[in-house]
Amino acid sequence: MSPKNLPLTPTLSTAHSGIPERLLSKATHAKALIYDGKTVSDTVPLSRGLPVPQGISKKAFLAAIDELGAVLGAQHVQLNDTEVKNGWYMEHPNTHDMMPLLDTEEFVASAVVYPGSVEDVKLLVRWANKHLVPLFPISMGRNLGYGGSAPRVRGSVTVDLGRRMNRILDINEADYTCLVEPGVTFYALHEEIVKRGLADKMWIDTPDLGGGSVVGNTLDRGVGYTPYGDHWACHSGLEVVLPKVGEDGEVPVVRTGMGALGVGGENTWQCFPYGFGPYSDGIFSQSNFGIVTKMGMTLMPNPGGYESFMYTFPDESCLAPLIEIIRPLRISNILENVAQLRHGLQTLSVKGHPRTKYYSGGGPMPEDVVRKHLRETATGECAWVYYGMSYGPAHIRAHKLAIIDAEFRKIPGCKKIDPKTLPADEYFWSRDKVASGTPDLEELKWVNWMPNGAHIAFSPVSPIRGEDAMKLWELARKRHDEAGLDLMPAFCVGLREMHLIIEIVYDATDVDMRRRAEKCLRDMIDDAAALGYGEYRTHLALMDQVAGTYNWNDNALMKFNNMLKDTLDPNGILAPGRCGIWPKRYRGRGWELKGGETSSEGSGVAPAAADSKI
Ligand code: EUG
Repeated sequence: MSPKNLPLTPTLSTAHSGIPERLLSKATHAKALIYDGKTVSDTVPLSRGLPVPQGISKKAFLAAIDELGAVLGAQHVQLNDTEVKNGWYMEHPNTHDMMPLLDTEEFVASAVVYPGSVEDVKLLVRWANKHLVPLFPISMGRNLGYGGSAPRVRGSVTVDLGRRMNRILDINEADYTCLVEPGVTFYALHEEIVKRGLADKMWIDTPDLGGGSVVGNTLDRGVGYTPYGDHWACHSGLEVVLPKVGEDGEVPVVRTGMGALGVGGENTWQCFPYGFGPYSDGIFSQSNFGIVTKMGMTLMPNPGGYESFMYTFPDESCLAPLIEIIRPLRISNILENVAQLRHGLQTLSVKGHPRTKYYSGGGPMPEDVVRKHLRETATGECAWVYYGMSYGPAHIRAHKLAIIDAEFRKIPGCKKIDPKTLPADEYFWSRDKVASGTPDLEELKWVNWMPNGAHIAFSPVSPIRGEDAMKLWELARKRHDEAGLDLMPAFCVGLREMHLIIEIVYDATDVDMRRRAEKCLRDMIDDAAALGYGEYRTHLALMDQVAGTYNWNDNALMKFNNMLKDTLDPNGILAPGRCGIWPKRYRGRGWELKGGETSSEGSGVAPAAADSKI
């Protein structure tokens, strides 16, 4: 099908995962660009047939699926046994990773199920424990760059919470909080605030792309770009279904913080995250200890004005002194939001054109070529671009912006770009929307850098120091040069740390390039760990390696995680291997991925399901 004739992307009025009407034309354009660069079929046949999870026979598995259909409703249980479709960001699969680092049929689900209520989720937990089938819960399953919707264990049953559990349960105008289910996207929450006429009053905080689940992104500790950019820090209250069936046959459901009060979270649940006693929320983020069915989130009051600004810096060597200038301004809140400091190459790639438009040589694109093309853009020739925002009424902004300007100009060659000179389709205006709480779709464009564009992220955190930025930048430079890959770093500056996000864009059909991307990632993870840096989040295929770098005191933290896992989920039914946490049934059987493997599976689980030989 020619990109021009592609079916329209579903909108929010027809699908919970849809695009807001206001972004439909942007989606149509973005989709056409992606399909333009697609040289392979969107459909991948499952040549290995139904991916039955290890430890159960195909016959027993199919019988268990029938049993599940009878109680959940057959229409809410889909077997995944013929083919998978890759789609794109807005029409993404829920069965596998559309940007696979190994073969498509490795991180793949045997079935997808759609619970419609907490009772349904409890039923799934009961079923999984009875048949010893691994479940892999997703909210929206976007999470691109980190494995998408794919389960870690081949043949897991994906629990797509988002499709039917997508209610906005509360938007509280007095407290500036909300309570949402897993299927609520940043797009959907924003649209609802607009629809209720509250947009002048309150903002959400959104990642670069708004299609992700508020619950899913927050549980993965994702970031956004207003002063509320640390999503996990801004949540308040969870409702969680635990993975173990109690002695009484009941599946426990807990509410954390003030939600644990007898009345179940009547008034303070979304206002005070801690409640009384141990703060349990942490163990349900980036873990496999429970299935989160509700989450509270704080909303930001409209600050009464905002103003984006953009500075460019001429040389790569400006990085360290600039970061030193940023730190005190950020910690003292003169720099108020989670801003991005991007390399010039990313400012070029986000225009959405293929790399071949600029350069046809192999290896990383040379710096002078990047500079030459940047010179022809509104950004101008530079090595780094800072995209920030100042909030509040004009006179207050003016005061803060003057301080920032005086400080940034200490870097020789620093330029402030006047937004008035920038055309309406300039990327700057997308950052302007995102940093003022309106989700957009612009960020996707850099996947077109490569045909069949796939991406995977290296995401280390460090203090906001020039020295740290340089160490990470240099190790990334070295490993990208060795692998012959373009280096496109962006620093997201938090309050006392920064997340460095390096997205490697590769051609998913180019096996050699994919291997180089994996090698580059794995080398950077090891190099960073040797210097004392760790990743805040990672791709499914890299979780064992990253978890292995958090090994202080003889792996004390993983031992603790394993203790929790064995207690909370003794049958190991919930997301085995997620974040490197393996249930007892899988441990010591070669399930960990350390690099270069072609199979994602270990050899069996123990004990197997009783009827596994049927
Ligand atoms: C970004 C991407 C991430 C992330 C944080 C920020 C922004 C990219 C793919 O993951 O974890 C420009």
